[in-house]
Amino acid sequence: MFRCLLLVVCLLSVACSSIAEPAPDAPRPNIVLIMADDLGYGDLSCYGSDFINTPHIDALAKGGIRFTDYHSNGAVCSPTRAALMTGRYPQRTGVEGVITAKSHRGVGLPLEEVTIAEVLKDAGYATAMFGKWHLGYDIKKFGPQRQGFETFEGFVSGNVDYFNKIDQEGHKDWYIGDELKHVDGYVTDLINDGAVDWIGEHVKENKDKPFFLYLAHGAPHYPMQGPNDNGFREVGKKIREMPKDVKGTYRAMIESMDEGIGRVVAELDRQALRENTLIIFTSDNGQASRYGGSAGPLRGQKGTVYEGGHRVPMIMHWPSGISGDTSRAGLIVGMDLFPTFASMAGADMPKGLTLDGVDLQAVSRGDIPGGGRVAHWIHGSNHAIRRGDWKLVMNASTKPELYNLNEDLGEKNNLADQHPERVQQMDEAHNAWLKEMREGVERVSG
Ligand SMILES: [Ca+2]
Repeated sequence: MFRCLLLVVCLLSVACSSIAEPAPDAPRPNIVLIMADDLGYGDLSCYGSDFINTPHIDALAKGGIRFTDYHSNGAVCSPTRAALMTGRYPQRTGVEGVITAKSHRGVGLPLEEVTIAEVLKDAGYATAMFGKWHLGYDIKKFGPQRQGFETFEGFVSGNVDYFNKIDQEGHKDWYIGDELKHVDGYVTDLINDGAVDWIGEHVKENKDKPFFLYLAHGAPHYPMQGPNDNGFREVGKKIREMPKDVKGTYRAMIESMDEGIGRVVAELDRQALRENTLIIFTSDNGQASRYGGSAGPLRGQKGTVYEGGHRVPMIMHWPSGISGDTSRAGLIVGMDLFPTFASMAGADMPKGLTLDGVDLQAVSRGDIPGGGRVAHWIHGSNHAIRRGDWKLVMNASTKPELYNLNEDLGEKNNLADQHPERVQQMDEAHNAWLKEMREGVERVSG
């Protein structure tokens, strides 16, 4: 199992000579999945930001793999989370858009969906989540503890006041387990320090049990509040507020998250767990430009199907499995993490489960379909299909746009008129995919 994974890492890395060979009976790795919210491709120093300093996240990249062609499945929050949890396209799960705090309070990711937390729990992992769920507001019906997480502390909506823990429609939104409970503190710190405490407790009680820890940060999603600001939302009211220094606040939110991630990594070190812990850092969609985020060289932002909407940072760090300071281009999508984690854990897959993500081990065996990997995105009436280097962007009211991302990462040069056959083929492939995805699926989101 581990030998296979190392092959993948080798294939995915520019430099593979520094990868260690673990013993065949090596213990299964712990998995710490850290996801920022609305953090853009250009918002980390290790992805080119000269404005935001992220030394702790950069250190993970330096000792691991920094992916440059990784994509969230959605251009907004809920679809990406549905895909991450299920290993399936969001369209297949019914969560195509945002599960909004206003209109979707009674729905959620269907419980019939099998989540990665359930699969890892069944495989003997301890499972815990801190932070943003956004896959259903009725916590006793759709909450994390109904989907495989043994421990949960956090919020169920798309965003909360970082101090008052109130969502944008004026509902209180901070839970410990299933219980609504106010806890003092800055949300970003509560998530990181909650993880630190949980790791300590876990080691005390279950020293040898591997764990899956999911840290779903709110940062840097609005409301724009740095660690030294104050809460402003009130129960029953919709209050929107922008700071005077939007960019500075945005930076403070990310740098605070980075500092806390440093504390999580330090705790793994202190408990002698870091060597065999796979740490992933990523984002759920591209930046919201009006709040100061950057897509770096990419076109578009959150809510678009241009690259800036869904190409986001992804870092894998795992000292006993990966070493290097390597970066890699190669199309990978959020839903791939489910089969990859499951395979690393030696987990049995439920019979009959259809996954859309690929185990990164399959990449090494050449199991990706001929002609390059294919992936699809939808946001509202905007659709995109990627095949190898080519990307087709479609909207019902405009002509299709075709880009070669290898030559034109910024999607500036529409080649549709030069390649009508390619446009037609990709359009047909996308429509066939869409039909398969939506057949018999009840949509539960906006
Ligand atoms: Ca988001």
